[in-house]
Amino acid sequence: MSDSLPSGPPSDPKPATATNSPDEATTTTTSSTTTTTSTPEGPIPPPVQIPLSWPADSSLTLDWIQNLISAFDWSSKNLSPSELPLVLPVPVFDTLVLTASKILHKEPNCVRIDDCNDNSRVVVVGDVHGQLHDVIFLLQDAGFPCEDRFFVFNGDYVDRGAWGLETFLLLLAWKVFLPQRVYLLRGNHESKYCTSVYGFEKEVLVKYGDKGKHVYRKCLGCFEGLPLASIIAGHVYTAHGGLFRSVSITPLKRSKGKKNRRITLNSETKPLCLGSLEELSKARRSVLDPPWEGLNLIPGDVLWSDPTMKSGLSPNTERGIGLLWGPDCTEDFLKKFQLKLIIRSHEGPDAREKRPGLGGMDVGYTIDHVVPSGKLITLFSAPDYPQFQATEDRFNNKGAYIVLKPPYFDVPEFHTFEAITPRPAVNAYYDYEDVIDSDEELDLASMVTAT
Ligand SMILES: [Mn+2]
Repeated sequence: MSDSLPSGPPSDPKPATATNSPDEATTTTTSSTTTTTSTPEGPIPPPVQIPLSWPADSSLTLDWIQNLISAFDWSSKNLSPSELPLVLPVPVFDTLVLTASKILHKEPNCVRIDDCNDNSRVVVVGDVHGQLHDVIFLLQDAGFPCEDRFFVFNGDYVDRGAWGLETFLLLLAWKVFLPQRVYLLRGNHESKYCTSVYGFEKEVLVKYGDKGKHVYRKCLGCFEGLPLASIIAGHVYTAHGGLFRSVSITPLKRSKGKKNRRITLNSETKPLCLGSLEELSKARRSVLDPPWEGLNLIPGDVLWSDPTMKSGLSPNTERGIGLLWGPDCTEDFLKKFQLKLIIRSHEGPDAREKRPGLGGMDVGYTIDHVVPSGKLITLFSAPDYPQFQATEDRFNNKGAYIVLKPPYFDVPEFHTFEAITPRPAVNAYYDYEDVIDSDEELDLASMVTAT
């Protein structure tokens, strides 16, 4: 496994040491602005001027984003992780995240992508989990976002992979550049709990050193702003986990005056039932960790739920949060809201190995439910996932993205792709030998202490 080197203990506060391919003779020298890695052919200079600076007129350009891609690609191969601030200084990070956060926090919980026309394409992307080089490939393969090419990312930008920060910042830059063309939805990993277990927090602390806590806090603030779902051309619903429950509150006794008015949660007293788009629009998404109990359950459902082949809605006991929903619920949801397609993500090859009745994630997508009103698809865009594995036996999964085309944008065109090889050698930021394989068995006790 060329890309998995032993990780330090999870609590190790020291920066991970950058490791380069064994066939490269490496010496790293640091000057005030640039660091170069020597190879037998000599040092590879940065392809663009570093450090990057925020445009004087504050408006990002395609050139700026291409420079960001080149600089991140170069630094991932030629600098140690702790030298990232030489490429992207904290003040530039601050401006990028603040600008993006302002845009994101204003978006509704469910963004509607309606201004597509006969020339439009909508690219939908699943989990990417910090696999920067695969994300860059995907963007180039699908074609960059532009006037006629929308992108909807279904969340899980960070954790597990070693370049979650660069990946997330690159996508934020696209959001700032083309806010009406690029949509970034929230995944369950865009949370305090997940990032503290699966590597992103440590990654940020290693990369930004004494400014790491500040950078991590700003990222968490931005995660809270990410919308939960999208509806594309009125026909396609996308979200990271998927469907969600109704949380309508029912006044019980009011007979003895207003003082004794009680509210009770539908789900605690009645069977679970599917929530509506109106309820989704009213949920409070700005939470560091979506709660699994109480009244604000919709964000947790949307980010954590999974489909099943068994009818009905039931608690997702494997994950400890969210729901399992059957084909009947897919049909009800599609029919009720006049939709044709649900595209969700959230399950990679590791998760699917343990889901009898559902397809494996070998080619980056599965068609899970086929019902009279349409289909439910799971889309996963991190090939050769997870980046770090304790065994020689890798899943060798491909990743995929979906292109939706006019006239109705409801027929998925699947594009499958392989991982970029070799990945730059680097240490993991979490203890991948001990940490549980998928997002199962959510440790609720730890989540309580984390909030
Ligand atoms: Mn997920």
